[in-house]
Amino acid sequence: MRTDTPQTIYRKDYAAPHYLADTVEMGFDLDPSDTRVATRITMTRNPAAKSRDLVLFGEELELVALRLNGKLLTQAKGDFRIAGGVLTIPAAPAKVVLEIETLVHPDRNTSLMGLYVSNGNFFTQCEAEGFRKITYFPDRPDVMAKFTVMLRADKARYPVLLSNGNLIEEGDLPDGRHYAKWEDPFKKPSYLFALVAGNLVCQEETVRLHSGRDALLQVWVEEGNLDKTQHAMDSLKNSITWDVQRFGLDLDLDRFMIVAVGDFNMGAMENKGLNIFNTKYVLANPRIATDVDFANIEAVVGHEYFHNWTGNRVTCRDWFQLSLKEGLTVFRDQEFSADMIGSDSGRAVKRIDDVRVLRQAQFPEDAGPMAHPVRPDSYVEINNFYTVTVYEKGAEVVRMYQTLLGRDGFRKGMDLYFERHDGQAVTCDDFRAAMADANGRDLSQFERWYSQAGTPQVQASVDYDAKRKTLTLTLEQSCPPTPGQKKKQPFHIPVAVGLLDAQGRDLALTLEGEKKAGPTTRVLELTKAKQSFRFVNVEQKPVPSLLRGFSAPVLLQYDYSDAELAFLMAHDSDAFNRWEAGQRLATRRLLNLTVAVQAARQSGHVVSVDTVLNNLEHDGALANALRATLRDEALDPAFRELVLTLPSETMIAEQMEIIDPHAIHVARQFLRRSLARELREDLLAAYHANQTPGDYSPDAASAGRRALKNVALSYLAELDDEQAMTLAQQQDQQANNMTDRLAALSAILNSAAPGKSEALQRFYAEFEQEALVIDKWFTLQATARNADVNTVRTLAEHPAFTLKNPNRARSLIFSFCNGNPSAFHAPDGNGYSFWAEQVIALNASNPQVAARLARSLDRWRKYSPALQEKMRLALQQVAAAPKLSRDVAEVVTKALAN
Ligand code: B3K
Ligand code: ZN
Repeated sequence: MRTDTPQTIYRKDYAAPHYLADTVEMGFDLDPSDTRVATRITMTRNPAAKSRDLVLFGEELELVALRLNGKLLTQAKGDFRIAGGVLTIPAAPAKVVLEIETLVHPDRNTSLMGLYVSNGNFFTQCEAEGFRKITYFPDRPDVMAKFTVMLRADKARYPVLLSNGNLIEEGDLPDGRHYAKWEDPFKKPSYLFALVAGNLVCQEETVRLHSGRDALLQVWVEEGNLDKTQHAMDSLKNSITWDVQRFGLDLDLDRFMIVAVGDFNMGAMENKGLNIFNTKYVLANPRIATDVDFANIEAVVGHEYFHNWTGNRVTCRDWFQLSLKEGLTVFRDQEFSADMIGSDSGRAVKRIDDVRVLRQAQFPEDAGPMAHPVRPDSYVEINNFYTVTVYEKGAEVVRMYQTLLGRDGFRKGMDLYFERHDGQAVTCDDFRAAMADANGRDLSQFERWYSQAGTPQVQASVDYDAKRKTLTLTLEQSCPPTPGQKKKQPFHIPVAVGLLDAQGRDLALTLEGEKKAGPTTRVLELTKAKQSFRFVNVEQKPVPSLLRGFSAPVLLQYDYSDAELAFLMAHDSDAFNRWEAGQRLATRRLLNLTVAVQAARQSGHVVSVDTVLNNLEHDGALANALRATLRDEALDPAFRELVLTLPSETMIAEQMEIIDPHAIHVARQFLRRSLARELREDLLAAYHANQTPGDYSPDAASAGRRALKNVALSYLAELDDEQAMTLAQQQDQQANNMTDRLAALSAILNSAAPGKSEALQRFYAEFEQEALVIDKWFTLQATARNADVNTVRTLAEHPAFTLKNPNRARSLIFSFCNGNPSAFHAPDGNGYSFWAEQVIALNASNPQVAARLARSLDRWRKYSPALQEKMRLALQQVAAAPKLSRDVAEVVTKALAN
C-alpha cells in the first residue's frame, strides 16, 4: 500500500533520463512466498543529461544487495538513498554495471501489478509501473534495453517457464528444480517485460511469415481449457496476415505466445513476444462464449499483436504519450475487425458499435471531473489514465488523419513514422509530424485534438437559395470548458457531408468556383469558429446528411424534422447516418416521454404513469420507420438490430440538464413495450426468419441473424404474452450456443413469466465450472429490471462471489453501479452506500480496480440536489477512508473538487 502524499506529475516537467541502459540480465528463483530476483544492468550516462545522479524506482521491495561496478553499496555510508519509491546513487561514473538483488512476495501480491500468483501459477504485469515492484530499475519507457532472463523453479509445480523472446537454453537443476533461459533480441522498455511460470498447456502451430521465416505460435491455458483456444489462434493468424497486407508490417520474432490468466486487471497486455491475456479475451467455444465474446477476442488478440509495431518497436517517450500507442492501436484493431467482416454494411455495423462505445463512455468522461486531453498534461496515478479518452477518442483522432489524408496518405505517414522512429521512444508530436511530412500538409492546428479536452459541438445550418440553386452550409464549432481548461481554440474538424434529393438519391457536391461536378460525399475541413460552404447546381432543396461515417468525435447539432429523420433512415446511402437518424428520432421521443413521466409523477399519480404516457400524442414516425427497417430484407440483420436498439439510459441521461434515472427508465421501458405492441407481428416474423440452424459459427453474418432474432425476442418479452414466453423457454432449453442461451435467460428474467429462479439455477448448475459463464450469470442478475441493491448484496454473499478476482468483481459490482442506473440511483441512496463500501474494500486489495469503480460517481453533479447530496456523502466517505491508494484518492479528489 502506498501511503505517501499523492504527488502530481506534469508533462511539462519531462526530463531525459540521466543514464541509459544497454543490457539487462535477470535471474529469478521462483517461489510463491519469497522470490529472489537478481538483476544486472549495464548503463551509460546520457550525454544529454545534466545530472550524474543515477535514479532507480522501486516499490514494495526488500533490497538484499546493491553493487556498483563490483562494489557493495551501503545506505548507511551514503552510497545511495531511498525515498518515496526512488533510489538515488549520487554522482555515479559514466559507465555503470549495477547488480541488484531483491526479494518479493508474489503470493501476497493482490494488486496484480508486478509478479503475482494466480491459481498457483506465476504471472507478471508491468505496464505502466509494475516492473519497479520486481526490482529497482530505471522504470520509464524511454529507457530501453536488451533483456536476458533466467527462470528457476520447482519442475513438478512449474513445468512451464516462459519469458520474452526466444528460448535459448533449458535443463534440470538439483532438488527437483529446473531452469529456462530466454533472450529477447529487441531492445524494450521495462513495462514490456513478462514472465509466466506454472502448470499450463498450449495449442501451437508453426506459420510461414511474409518474410519467408517460420514462426511458432502458441496459446497457453490451464489444462481443461484446451478446447477453448482455437478462436484465439485463428485470430492471431489473421492478425499477422492483416498487418502485412494493410501496413506492410511483419512479425519480427521466431516465437509469439499468448497466455491466459483468470486474475487480471484489464483485458490483455502486449509484452514483447509473450502477450498475457485475461481469460475473457482468449477462451471461447460455442458452449461458453457469446458472439460478442468471439468478436472481442478477435479484436483484443489483434490489438495486442498490432502493438508489436505500434507500441513495442516504436514506444512512448513518457506516459503522457500513451495515446501514441493506444489510440493508434485501437484504430488498427477497429480496422482489422472491420476488414474481417468485409462487406460495406459489415464495416458500418462495426463503426456504429465503436461510436456507441465512444458516446456511451467517452463523451461522459469528457464532460466530467476526470476530463483530460488525449495527451494529458498531468496525472497523479498513471493507471487512472488508461481511459476511453486515451484509447477510443485517441483512435478517433488517428482515424481523422486517415479521413483528411486518405487511406494512401495515411499509409505514407505510417511508413515514414516507422522509417524515422523504429527502435525509439517518441511522442504524439512525432507521429503528427510523420503524417504531415509524408503528405506535405500543415497539421499544426490538428495538434489541438491532443491538447484540448472536451467534446466539441458543431452546430450546422443550411440556407437554400432556390433562385441561384445554391445551398450554403454553415458550421459553427465550440467546446465546453473542462477542468483546468476554460477557453478552447477551434479544432481542425473533418466533416463528411452528403445531400439527398427528394427521391433520396445522393447529389453531386460541387463547391462554388469548381468547374467539374464533385463527388457525392465530401470531407469539409472546419478550422474556424464559424465557416460557410456553398454548393452550386443544387436543383431542389435537399436533405443534408451530416458527419457521415461519424467523421469526427463531435456532437453535431442540426434541426432535423421528424419527417427528415424518417427520410434519412429510409434513404441515406451512408449506413452510419441511416442508423444515426433513427437514434435521433428515438432520443427525441425518449426525452419527451421522460418529461411526461416527471410531470405525471409531480401530479401525484392521480392517474398511472402508463395512462399518461399512453395518452401522449404520437405520430408513429418512429414505429413506422422501425417497421420499415425491420422489413427491409436488403439490410443486413446486424444493421437492423442496431436500428432497433434504443439509445441506452446512460445516453439519454447525457442529454438531460438534470439526470432523472428513474424517469428515464420508466420512459424507455414504456417505449419498448409500446413498440413491441405495435411491431409484434413483424418482430415475430423476424424472430422466425433469422434462426441459425445447424452448427454454431461465430461469423458476422450468423452473429447478425442471432442479434436480430434476440432483439426481437427481448421486445416480445416486454409483452408478457404467452407466445413470447414459450419462445423464450424453448430457446433456453434448445439453444446450442451461449448467445442464444443468454438471450433466452435474459428474456425470461426481464419478463413477468414464472420460473425465473428455476432457469437461473439450471444455468448455474450447468456452468458452475466455467468462471467466465458464471460472470455472465452475475451480470444478468445485477442488471435485471427488478434488481435493486439488495439483490446485489445477496449475490455478493454467494459462495461463488469474490472481490479478489477482477472479472468477478466487475461482473456483479461494476455491472450494477454502471449498468443498472435506475436501481443504483435509487432515491434512498443505498446504492451509493454500497458503492462506497465496495470501493473501500477493493482499495485495500487492488487499488487499480478500486479506482475504476470509484469512477461510477463521476457525473454526480448532473443529478437532482437530493441525489447529489447523497453522492457527495458517499464520495467523502471514500475520500476519508484510511490508507487510501493514490489511484482512488485521485479519482475521488477530482470528483469532489470544484
Ligand atoms: N497496454 C495494456 C494496458 C496496460 C494497463 C495498465 N494499467 C493493454 C493494451 O492496451 O493493450
Ligand atoms: Zn493497447
